[in-house]
Amino acid sequence: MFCFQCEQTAKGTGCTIQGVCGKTAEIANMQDLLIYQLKGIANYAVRLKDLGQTLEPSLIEFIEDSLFMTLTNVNFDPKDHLSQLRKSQEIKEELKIRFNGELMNPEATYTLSDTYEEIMEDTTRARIFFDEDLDEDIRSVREVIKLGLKGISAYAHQARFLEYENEEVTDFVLEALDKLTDNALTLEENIALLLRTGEASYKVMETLDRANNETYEAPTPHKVNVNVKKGPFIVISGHDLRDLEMLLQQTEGKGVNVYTHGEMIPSHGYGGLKKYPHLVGNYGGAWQNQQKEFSNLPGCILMTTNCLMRPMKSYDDRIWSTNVVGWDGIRHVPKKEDGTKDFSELIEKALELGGFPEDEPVKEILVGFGHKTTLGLSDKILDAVKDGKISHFFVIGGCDGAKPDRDYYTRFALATPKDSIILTLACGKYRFNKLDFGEVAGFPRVLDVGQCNDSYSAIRIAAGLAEKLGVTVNDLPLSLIITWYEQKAVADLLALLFVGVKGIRLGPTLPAFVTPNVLKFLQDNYDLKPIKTPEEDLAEIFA
Ligand code: FS2
Ligand code: SF4
Repeated sequence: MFCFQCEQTAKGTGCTIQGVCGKTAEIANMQDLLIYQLKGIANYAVRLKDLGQTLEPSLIEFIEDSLFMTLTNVNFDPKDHLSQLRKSQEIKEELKIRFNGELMNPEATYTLSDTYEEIMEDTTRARIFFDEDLDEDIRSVREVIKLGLKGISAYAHQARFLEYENEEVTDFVLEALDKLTDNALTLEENIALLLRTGEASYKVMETLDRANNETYEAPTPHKVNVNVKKGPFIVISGHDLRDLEMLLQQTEGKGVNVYTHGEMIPSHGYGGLKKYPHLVGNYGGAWQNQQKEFSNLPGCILMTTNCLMRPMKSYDDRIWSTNVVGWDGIRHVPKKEDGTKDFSELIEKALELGGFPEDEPVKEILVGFGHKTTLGLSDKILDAVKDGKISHFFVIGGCDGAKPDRDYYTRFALATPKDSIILTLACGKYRFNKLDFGEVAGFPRVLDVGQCNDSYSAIRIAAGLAEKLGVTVNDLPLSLIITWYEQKAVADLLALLFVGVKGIRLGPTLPAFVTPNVLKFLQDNYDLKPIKTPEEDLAEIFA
């Protein structure tokens, strides 16, 4: 196997024996072959579209689901991968017959074997370094595009569940997969495709933002209890608001409380979700603490999206996955024909487990500062800036992870000037969101914008403030301190570059899939910088 798609990759270069995340070589290899097949499918699909043929929505869903499955910490089940591989061949065969012409590239011509052994042997042809003659910078740009497509597909999947789709994004995903097989493309042409990947990422986040805001009302400030209440409960993790809504509907009046976990915390800000009184709070910290925090939990857990870790014996009888998430041996809640799900198994188990024995004292933190609420406050915020009461804005956003050097983000947040505002998004905020940062000019110093996909919201906030001041986003007293772990963060970063944001500080380490030349391109054109120490970075920001 070879995988270097996430920040915790072995030795900072690549996982080769077993993933640090728990992914086996078997899964990693099948994921390579699945993406290889998606490229072959896209080869035919793009040409059929050019001929004016309509593609089935199920084809697009298959591509999105497959890309999402291969994202870090999503699916670790060989059965799911094998079934997706077999389906990929069926789809490719159908498209081939419809196209009725000959394509010569190996992704299009390859036929998946019937036997498991041969499939596993064939996975080598799909390895990242299989084509030894490919220019290393082109390979690197292609990897960034591929990983960006994984993040885009995860967001598209979430929006689709709420019946929202952006056809431009769908077309782009197909086009990009097709172009990833085109060895005639120059480095410059691949870079142009990379920048368009940022555009597609921005657009899919915009669509997801609309889906969430129109379905559940735009978030407004709301205090969330981060301690527990007595009684049976279900903890829901991941990003999918529709799953949370269905769970709340099905637990209503049953005496089962619901807690959000990880990236689900911003859902407490949405009117259509916080109206349920049994959505009682948020449990635990960021994803990397789950094995400890779920251990012997007297309740159930539902994983709707990333980030899933190996379920331990102490709770593997009380954790369920749904959507494309999976782990061999843990139970899965499927989507029914009508789009709904049946959570009754979890509800019964939660009642049987009995829940927390008593209330803990209430401890509340604030969420709900999406673009609508924050821009609604923009006149007051800008008055405070003009009066010298607010000196600077920081976006400290992105993923959390297990490595000790991630304490940079806590130390950075604590070292920011007392008259600055910190906007947070994604699970990196768990490094400091339970600390008291106080207020500035009547505003809380930490405003939570939302999930990783709400980078879109942060962009809207920055663009809205810049517009009112008649300047560009890069002229604002604003610094972006981005922490990355998986491929949604790649998509988010590309979206930020697409809208022209410069001077982003990225950490805790730089991606292994970026070559020195590609990094230089990003530094020269976008002033992208690696983080140093909080003291050095703050000194540079205020120099
Ligand atoms: Fe955090 Fe994990 Fe949001 Fe990432 S919960 S690192 O995949 O998606 O951010
Ligand atoms: Fe390694 Fe990350 Fe790939 Fe898992 S997803 S195998 S940890 S690089």
